[in-house]
Amino acid sequence: MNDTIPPARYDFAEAEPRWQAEWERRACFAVPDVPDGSKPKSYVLEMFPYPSGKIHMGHVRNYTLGDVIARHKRATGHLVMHPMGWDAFGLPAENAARERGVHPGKWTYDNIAAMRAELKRMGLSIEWAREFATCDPEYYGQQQSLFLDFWAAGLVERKESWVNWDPVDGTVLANEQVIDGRGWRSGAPVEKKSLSQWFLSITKFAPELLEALNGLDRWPERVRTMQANWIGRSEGARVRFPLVEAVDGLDEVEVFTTRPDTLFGMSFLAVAAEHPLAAAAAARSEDAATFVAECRAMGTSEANIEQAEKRGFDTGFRVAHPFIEGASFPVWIANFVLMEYGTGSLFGCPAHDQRDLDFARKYGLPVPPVVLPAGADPANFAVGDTAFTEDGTLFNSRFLDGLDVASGKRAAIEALEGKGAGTGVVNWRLRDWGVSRQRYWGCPIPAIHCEACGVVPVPKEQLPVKLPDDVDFSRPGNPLDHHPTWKHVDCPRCGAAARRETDTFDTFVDSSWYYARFCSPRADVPVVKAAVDAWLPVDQYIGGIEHAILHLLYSRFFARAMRETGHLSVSEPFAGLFTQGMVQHASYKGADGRWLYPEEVEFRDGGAVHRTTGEAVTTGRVEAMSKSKRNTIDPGAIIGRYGADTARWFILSDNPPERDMEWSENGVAGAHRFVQRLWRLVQGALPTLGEGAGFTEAGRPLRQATHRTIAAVTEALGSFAFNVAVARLHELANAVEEARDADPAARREALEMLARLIAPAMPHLAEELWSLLRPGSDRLVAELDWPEADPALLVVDSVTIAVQVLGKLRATISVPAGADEATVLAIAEAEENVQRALAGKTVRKRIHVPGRVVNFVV
Ligand code: ANZ
Ligand code: ZN
Repeated sequence: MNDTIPPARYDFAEAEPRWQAEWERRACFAVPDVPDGSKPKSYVLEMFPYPSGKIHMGHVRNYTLGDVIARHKRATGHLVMHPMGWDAFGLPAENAARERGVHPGKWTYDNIAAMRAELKRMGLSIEWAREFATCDPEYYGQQQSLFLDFWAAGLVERKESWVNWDPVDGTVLANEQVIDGRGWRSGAPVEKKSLSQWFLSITKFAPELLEALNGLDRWPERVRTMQANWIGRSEGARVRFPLVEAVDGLDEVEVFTTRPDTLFGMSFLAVAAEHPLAAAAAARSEDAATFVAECRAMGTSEANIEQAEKRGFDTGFRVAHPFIEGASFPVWIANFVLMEYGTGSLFGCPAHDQRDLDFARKYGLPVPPVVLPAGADPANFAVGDTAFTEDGTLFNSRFLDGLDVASGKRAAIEALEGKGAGTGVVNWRLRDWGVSRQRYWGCPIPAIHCEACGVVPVPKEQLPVKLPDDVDFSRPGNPLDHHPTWKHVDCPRCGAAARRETDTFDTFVDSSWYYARFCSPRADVPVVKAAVDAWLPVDQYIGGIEHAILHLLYSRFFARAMRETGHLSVSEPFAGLFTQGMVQHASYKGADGRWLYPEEVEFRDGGAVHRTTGEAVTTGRVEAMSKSKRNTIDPGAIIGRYGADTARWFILSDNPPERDMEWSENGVAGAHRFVQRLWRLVQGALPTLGEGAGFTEAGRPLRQATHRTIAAVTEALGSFAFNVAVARLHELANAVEEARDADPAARREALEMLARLIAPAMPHLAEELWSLLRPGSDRLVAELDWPEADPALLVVDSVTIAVQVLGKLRATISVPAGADEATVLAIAEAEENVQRALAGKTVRKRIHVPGRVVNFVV
């Protein structure tokens, strides 16, 4: 007799760290940099976090999804690489330095330590030995080395470019830092300033980046479309308009248009504020100069420009038309024309472009229509407030009259080319990637400016160019720039006194190749070829839709640049992409209008009140958790209260993972009840599971339930239907509880399979149950192969069929009711006895009487 009473509840707080330590001790998740190829590889990666200080529910969802996939892949015979790192450079660390006087490095590494501990508490099957932070000199030094290779390969350029300049803070602002035309910190009106900046030549790969989207069949369609739009291939023409009178030596203006068919509908020509003609106008007129300055004060982002009211200034210059002899049109400066797109100028055709129409109506410019909608009368068709942008028949357009839009474009281009007034071109919306940031907490760009030699690469043996530690954040601007010594170096080429580049890389550079670095994270080269060849591409990448464009596009570009420079063999870094939905929660507002945290709110008699003051609380919408609305739930608190498995289970159970999910206190509590229930189920069953006589007929229904669950869960995990897997496992738990008369063998099998099937989602509980069920097992669930369903037990409502060969009974088979003829015949023919009877003979006829008999005639 054993008189120790088992605890009535599963002590997750004791068990979870114990299993985490055991996985670690056995190195369950370790893989070699260069595997021997005996197993298929699977590289599972979640977008690495920014070390803000604490993990949030979005991280919990992201890493849980990835972990389910990694654990399932491992169990199904794959060698799984599942690493973790930190996207550690960026502005928040500098802000902390300015606001709290803490060094960005200390702030970042402290945050990493805190978040690493939190992630480890989640029980993720991560190989921590591969961990790195992008702010480690061992990482960014290799990034500098890569950059030098890109530079040597002609993929780096220095160009003048417009930036947002905060005149008070004396600093360049990112587009996100310009709010309503003002600097986010200083509140000063932002100016545009032209600076010489570093660019990566992503546009060289524009056609390839666009075309290869077609091959990414395991990416969401939505993301591929967003990328295609961003790359933005437009077919059109460049058209030259002669200036009626030359201006400062300029005698023509070239525009880009996608609608050369509408040339006869021209009403004006418009140039960007940074265009040479605008400068010429500004030099001649104070009003023009004022207007140009006002345009500059508007942020450089397209979104800013899109939202701003359309405004213009008539320069007084005029251009001639390539086809209409004697006609001339005014040249305007317009705030909606982007200097960085096409040629920085356009011809306005208000009848068939809404933006041009708004502009023309505002300034009283003519609106001549040239495309006639089907059924409209050319004699009185006119455009009102809505431009006609669809297909129709060209009119008022001389040699284009009668053509549709597509043929009109072709004919117009042909005529332009014939006259030497223009050419058909393909234009790309994609710009080269400006990577210069005037910031301290980033990877230094490894270049030196020498008066005699120009811009010189830092020799590789001098890498890494390390950030100085002693920096002064009390002054505005870039601390690298006003550091007393750091930038003063000798020119590597001529030895003369020279100046180090003080720009650092955009942090998107850091995240554009980390997936490759994980394959050989400690190498003293950027990547070890054999390792990246073995592991890339990432088989499953998981992250938020907010990275659908920039991060993924930059990574796709980097893979190609690394291919060109001999570092990689693949072009696409991520073979499969999964974008998860957001975690949402209701938001609450107190009587004073301030947002309240959910834990400050209590529900009394159906009404929400403040927990301590008792004041009424307004419940707002259920929306994505965000600090500003305080509708966040701290994962650390949840894990402390319920354990990691509960948090993981709830995250998976609510909705399909691509959709948004609502975090609810009831939902977590329910998940926790299930955890406890499974544990009690196994505890309670243990005394009755003695190795009995084996499976009997009485256990068959439970066995069928078990094996159907294996099949269903396997299928669900393979198709990201994690909530379906959760539902099936609930059903199996019910089935075991109800199957009281099943034999011990069937009950044991059901419980063991439950333990193993929950493992990807609830890995700690799985180990705990398995160790109870198989106390002597030398293998952990994390080391076991995925269970396979017995097909014989999957048969639903089977019917027995007699199989005859030439009328003689050879076998009886069990087939699913309603199985089609081909299936029945295949099962019949596969029977051993039948095969023997058919051996050496040709089947001339197969007779099938559904539900009764199959007869092979030989
Ligand atoms: C005349 C025209 C007539 C146009 C018409 C459109 C409709 P996508 O498709 O994005 O390539 N455009 C050209 N350069 C511009 C610039 N730098 N800033 C702002 N707009 C510019 O857009 C190409 C069209 O955008 C071009 O075709 C031009 O207007 C305008 F019925 O030319 B279109
Ligand atoms: Zn020099």
